[in-house]
Amino acid sequence: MNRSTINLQIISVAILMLASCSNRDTRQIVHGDAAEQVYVPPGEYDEFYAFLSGGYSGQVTVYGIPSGRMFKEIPVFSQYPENGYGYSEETKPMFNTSYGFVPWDDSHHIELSQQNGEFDGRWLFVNGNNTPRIARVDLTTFETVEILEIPDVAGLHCAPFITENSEYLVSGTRFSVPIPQKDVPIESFKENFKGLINYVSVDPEHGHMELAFQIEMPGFNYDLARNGKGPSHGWSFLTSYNSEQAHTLLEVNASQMDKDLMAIINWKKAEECLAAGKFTERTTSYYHNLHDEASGIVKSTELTTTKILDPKECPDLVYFIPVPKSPHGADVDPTGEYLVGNGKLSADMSVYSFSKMMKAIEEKNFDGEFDGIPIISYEAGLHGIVQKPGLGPLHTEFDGRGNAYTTFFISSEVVKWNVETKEILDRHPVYYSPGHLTIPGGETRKPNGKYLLAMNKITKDRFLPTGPEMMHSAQLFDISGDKMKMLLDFPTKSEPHYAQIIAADMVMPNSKKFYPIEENTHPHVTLGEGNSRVERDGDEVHVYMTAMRSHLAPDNIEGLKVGDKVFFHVTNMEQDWDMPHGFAMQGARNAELLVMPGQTRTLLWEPQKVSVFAFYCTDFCSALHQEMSGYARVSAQGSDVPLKWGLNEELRESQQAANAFYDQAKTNAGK
Ligand code: K7E
Ligand code: CUA
Repeated sequence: MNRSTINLQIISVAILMLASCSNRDTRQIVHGDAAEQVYVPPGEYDEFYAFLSGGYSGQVTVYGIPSGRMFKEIPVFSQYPENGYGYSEETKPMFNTSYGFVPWDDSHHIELSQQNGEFDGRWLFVNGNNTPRIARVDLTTFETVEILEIPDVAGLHCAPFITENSEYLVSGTRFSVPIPQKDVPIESFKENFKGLINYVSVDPEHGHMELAFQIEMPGFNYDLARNGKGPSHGWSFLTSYNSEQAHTLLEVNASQMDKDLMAIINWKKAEECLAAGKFTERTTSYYHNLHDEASGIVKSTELTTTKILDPKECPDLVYFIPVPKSPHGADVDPTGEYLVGNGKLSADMSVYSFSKMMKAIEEKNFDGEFDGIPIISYEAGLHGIVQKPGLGPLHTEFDGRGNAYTTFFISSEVVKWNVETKEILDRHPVYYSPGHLTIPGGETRKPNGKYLLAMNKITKDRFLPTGPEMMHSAQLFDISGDKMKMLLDFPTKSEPHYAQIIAADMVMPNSKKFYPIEENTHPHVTLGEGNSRVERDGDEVHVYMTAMRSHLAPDNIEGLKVGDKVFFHVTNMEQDWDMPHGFAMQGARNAELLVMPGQTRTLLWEPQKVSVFAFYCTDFCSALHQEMSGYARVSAQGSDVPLKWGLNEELRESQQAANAFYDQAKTNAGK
């Protein structure tokens, strides 16, 4: 057995032993008043929204805190047959990438938009880890409105970490790759593979994302990041692992050295270098997909150039500082002065001081360099060490009272400690193996230290068994006192990595109730039932359909033929909160449409055989919902059945009345 195999076995055995010391009795751990603290009586609202990333579902889920009730799943990176996201013609372009149509991803980190280092409740950003992308969700509609692909990276894990005025989303590559991509032996890693750290700017008014610049870094694995705040504003801190630059059996080969390197980036300096023209422009390909709210249509654009900064050409842009073995994150405390670097395979945690690091840079207190990038002396930048806090430290957040809370994956616990004194104050088991934890505003300058939510990777015996796969579990704590109190377990969707929690009153007042129909600019909108119709153009058929309690118009369509491409443009005419209509066609090889009030959505149907097909509304919208249905007659190719549609004779008569109604609505809206 060689040394690395032995190492591997020791690490694996240690992890297995510790991760499986489960089945602990929690009866003594939960306090008597816990139920009261999480009980939200029927009809009352939760105090907070929690946005949890969906991991390998690619989506985001919304929960109420403290109740743990799930409110919504927001489809982001994955097709969602439940409402037609990624199936409807309007939303399909959201998945365009330089790799083609990619209808799935793995979402890890939620970042809410910020102003002055506090959440402002406008947008939510989340990364697609697998096919590198960043998405923006609008918190007035809870819909994904934008996806930007990041070119020439692989595994966009280190993303999309936001700066304190939402200037940038800092996004590093998890896997280094040849840049530009080319056909080279994987063995040539050290000479050919590089890692890009990407700065995506956010338009302050509309939230639109743009890839501002990329920094070309040594070929490490950039894992996680946080940005400075207050005194450290203008700086980013990114942990990396695999400074060994291994390309196989990373479990062993990337765990050789005692320390890895954290990158410290001065993005104000980057802006100076860009302004001075010290960058190179590279030709590449990546997609920007943007949803237009008025039409409901996603427009996809291919972009072809990026700006690359080379740290060698832009001095003082990047520094490194050593961090304990295989780190997983750099977390900045609310004051902006302290930074926690957790080594997953280290027994201690290092706390850095921003001012000491700056002093070390000024005094050139360096310990060598890597690829021309100075390495700040570890001791010179260190605030101190948290001694033996637990096993496998992962993520840290803060309560705004000077305390930090860190998850320990291997010893399955949350540990509370004081940032200034590094003293351990409390520890509490969780069930089991937590990844991230989150505190409302816990990464901002003003945390609300009332609750803490730990998101656990292993569920085992927490819930009624559901076969080999168990939902992951989240556990809510009250952290308002000296000791943490466990309040609640609840199952989560797929694998939430990170989550953020925001006060309900920051989001709730802006929540949209419906789309004003007079503002609908969809080119295939049907304004009024009397305008519903069917048009043929060669083998393309466009059905202009309206949905209104309790019928679809037209509901009888004849003259369709095998081989036609039939586009159902369904406009939901309701102007009322929570009144979607669905549209489902028998045998359609995609999904349903769920059309929001005032919106138009299009389903493409390509009938394959001669038949009379039934279609219906899927959302139980009224007492006569079951009646909300119709038929489409499909004849043989080349048949001479004429195109015909309608409700009944009254349809034509009501046309004029409907037109007058919508003309009036438009006049009222001043259009
Ligand atoms: Cu630790 Cu992707 Cu932030 Cu999972 S990551 S836990
Ligand atoms: Cu509309 Cu059911």
